[in-house]
Amino acid sequence: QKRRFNALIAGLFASAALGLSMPVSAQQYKDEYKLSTVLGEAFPWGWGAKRWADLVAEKTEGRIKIKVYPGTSLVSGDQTKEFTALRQGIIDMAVGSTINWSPQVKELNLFALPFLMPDHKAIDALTQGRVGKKMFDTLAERDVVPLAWGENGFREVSNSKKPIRTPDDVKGMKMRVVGSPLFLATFNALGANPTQMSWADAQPAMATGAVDGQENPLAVFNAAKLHTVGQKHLTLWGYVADPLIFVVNKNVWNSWSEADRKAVSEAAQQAAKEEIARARAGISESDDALLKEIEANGVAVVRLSDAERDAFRKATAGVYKEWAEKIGSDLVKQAEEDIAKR
Ligand code: X2X
Repeated sequence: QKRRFNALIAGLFASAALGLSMPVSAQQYKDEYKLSTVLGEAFPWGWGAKRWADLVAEKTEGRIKIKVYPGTSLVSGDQTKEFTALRQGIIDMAVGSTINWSPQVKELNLFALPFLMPDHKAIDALTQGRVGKKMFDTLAERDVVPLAWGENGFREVSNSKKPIRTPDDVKGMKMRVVGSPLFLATFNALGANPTQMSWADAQPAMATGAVDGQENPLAVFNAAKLHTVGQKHLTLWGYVADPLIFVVNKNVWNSWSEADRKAVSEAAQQAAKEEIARARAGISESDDALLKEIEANGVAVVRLSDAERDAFRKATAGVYKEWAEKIGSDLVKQAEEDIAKR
C-alpha cells in the first residue's frame, strides 16, 4: 500500500516536471482540430482534406490531430456561413470553395466572372500568380492563414429537360445555384429561373423535380451520381471554375510551434497539389475516362463550339461588367492580363 502511494507521489512529481519543461504553446494544443469541407472523401475535395489531415498527423508525429467534417456540418450545412465560423473559431481549419466564402470576401467572386478563365492554365495563372497572392493577403487580414490553392473545378451545367446549346435553351429553367449573388445574376441574365440553396438541399430538389438543373464540376456530378436524380443532359460550357483554399484559423495557427506550422503548411501544399490532379483527371481530350463514365450512365453530353460558347459569353457580358466593378477593376484587369500571358 505504502509502496504504491510512493509511486503515485513520484509519478505526480515527474509529470509536474515534464509540464514545466514543455513549451507553453504545446500545452495549448487541442486534442483534435475540426476541419470543415462541403464534400466528403468520395470527391477530390474531401479526399484532399483527408489527405491534408493524414499528412499533418504524420509530419507532426501525432501532435496535431485533425478530424474532417464534411457537409459543412459544423455550420448545419450552410456553406455560406463557413467563413464566418472559421473567423470566430467555431471551425479550426477548412478546405473551402471560393464561391462559399465570396459573400464575405468580395475579391473571391473573381473566379465566378462568367467566361473569365478558358482553361486550367488560366486558373493556375491566377492562383499561382500575383492575383492569388493578393487574395491570400486579403484573407490574412481576416483572421485566417491561407496555405494552399486546391480545386473544385470547371462548373458544367446539367438539367433534366433538354440539351442546352444556346442561351435560349436555358430560358425559364429552374436552376439550383450556390448561395452567392453573382450566380443569381448570371442565370437571371440567361433568362433562367435560379434558386439559391445549399448542396445538401440541392440533391433532393433535383430528385423531386423542384429544380430542373444545376451546375457543378464533372468530378462532383459523377461522384454524386447526379444521373440518378434526373440529370440526363450535361453541357460542357466551362463558364466558371471554383478553386479551393486550404486555411487555418489564426489563433489556432499562433498556438502551434514554428516547426508544426511548417509541417502543416507543407502538408497543405502537398495535399492541394494531389487534390488538383484528381479534380482534373479524366476530363481532358487526352484523358476523358470520367466523361466516358458519365456518358455510360446515360447522360447526353453536349460539347459547345467556340461560336456557341460565345453566345453565352455575350448574354452574360453585362453581369461580367457589373461584377468586375464590385470585385475591383484593378484586380480584374490584372487577372485578364495574366490569363492573356499564360
Ligand atoms: O454547392 C456546390 O455546388 C458545391 C459543392 O460545388 C460548392 O460547395 C461550391
